[in-house]
Amino acid sequence: MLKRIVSVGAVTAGLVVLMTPVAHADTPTANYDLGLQYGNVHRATLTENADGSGNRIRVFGSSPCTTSTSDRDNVVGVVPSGWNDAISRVYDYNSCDTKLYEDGGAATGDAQTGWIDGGSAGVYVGPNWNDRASSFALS
Ligand SMILES: [Ca+2]
Ligand SMILES: [Ca+2]
Repeated sequence: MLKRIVSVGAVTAGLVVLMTPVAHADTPTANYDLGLQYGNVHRATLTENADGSGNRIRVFGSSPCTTSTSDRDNVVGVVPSGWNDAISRVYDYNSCDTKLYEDGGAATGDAQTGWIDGGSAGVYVGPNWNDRASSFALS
């Protein structure tokens, strides 16, 4: 009998998790090129869909990223309009890696990924970070 009660409790806890509201995710409707005022070295592309399809944000800079990730070569503190909680895949080029942040501001204390090395093949950000980032940085 005791076993059965424990069982029911576990099922109830599972239902509570399933009913947690899902955060609003944007549906991007436009492509953006950021950082072209600094230069035309392609540093990263972030796409709407996990397979690289859909709309995309490209980021440019004056040079390749520095080899150290202790400095940040680009900080996009506010993703472009329509891109909140929408990024699903990351490509990076010219020695850059990408870090995603849950909220705006790319604040060092915010929930964030490790440095993602998407490379030219790109990488899916994974279920934990899919449609979650609100800002990002390159280094
Ligand atoms: Ca997405
Ligand atoms: Ca977010």
